[in-house]
Amino acid sequence: MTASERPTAPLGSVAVIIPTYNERDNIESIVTRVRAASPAAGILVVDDNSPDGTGEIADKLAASDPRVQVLHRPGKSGLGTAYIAGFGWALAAGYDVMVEMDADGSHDPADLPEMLAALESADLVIGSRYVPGGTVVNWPRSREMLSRGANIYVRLMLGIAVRDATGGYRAYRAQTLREIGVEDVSSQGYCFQIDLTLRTIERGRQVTEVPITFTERARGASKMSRAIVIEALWRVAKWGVAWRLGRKPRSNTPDTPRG
Ligand SMILES: Nc1nc2c(ncn2[C@@H]2O[C@H](COP(=O)(O)OP(=O)(O)O)[C@@H](O)[C@H]2O)c(=O)[nH]1
Ligand SMILES: [Mg+2]
Repeated sequence: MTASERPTAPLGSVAVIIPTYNERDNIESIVTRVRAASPAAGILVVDDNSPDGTGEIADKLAASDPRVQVLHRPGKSGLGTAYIAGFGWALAAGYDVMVEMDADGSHDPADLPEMLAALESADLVIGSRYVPGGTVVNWPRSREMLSRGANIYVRLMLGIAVRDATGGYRAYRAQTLREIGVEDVSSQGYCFQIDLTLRTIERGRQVTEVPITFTERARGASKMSRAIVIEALWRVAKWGVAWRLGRKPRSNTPDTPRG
């Protein structure tokens, strides 16, 4: 079944979840831009007690916009658990769609309407750098090679068609997150994105990629680390072996990504 043949279902309310660690110079801009692109959306900042005061700036933004909320966590605990906490909050609050978005401006809020439109006939939409029309701006060649290489590795290891399985600009239906048991996901970093992609595909759900331009941050520092890359390599290898040994049947692969 292609995305265009799939019956569409209305989306309902949208929560944009923005994890932050030391994003003092980015947080106000991203919240303002999300609000402009998606006037009705709830915005949840998940801050890990950033030493640079990001959490306090987020609190001020929340004080002037009732649809901005801040989840304060006691310390840096990784992107994966930040999203799990954010998804849990948004599911409990009754939102119908959960959007993942970085705080550093790499993900353009102006792409959100198109991603949400695609979600009307999908269960997960990935803002994709690696489908035709998608691109990366201002990444050093080495970083882009790492990301492209990781995605080729994921496709080969897991036998899936998604081109940007590590991409962190996404929209999920609440139902998708419930079905895949998101609260049980232990992967961190990029592996968190791969893990959720794989779980969605394994449940026979529709994954659609929408081309985006990913622009490397102009302010602040990346939290990418060697440990995050090693975690992804190792876990994906494990899942690939388990799949090949037949212990984890895969019910479908997604349609060829559009673009
Ligand atoms: N709450 C929280 N946010 C994080 C953590 N690590 C990264 N982030 C946020 O996740 C987003 C992406 O991180 P970034 O360092 O830009 O990763 P990169 O784009 O892959 O280099 C940014 O909004 C970060 O502030 C963490 O441990 N906790
Ligand atoms: Mg970044």
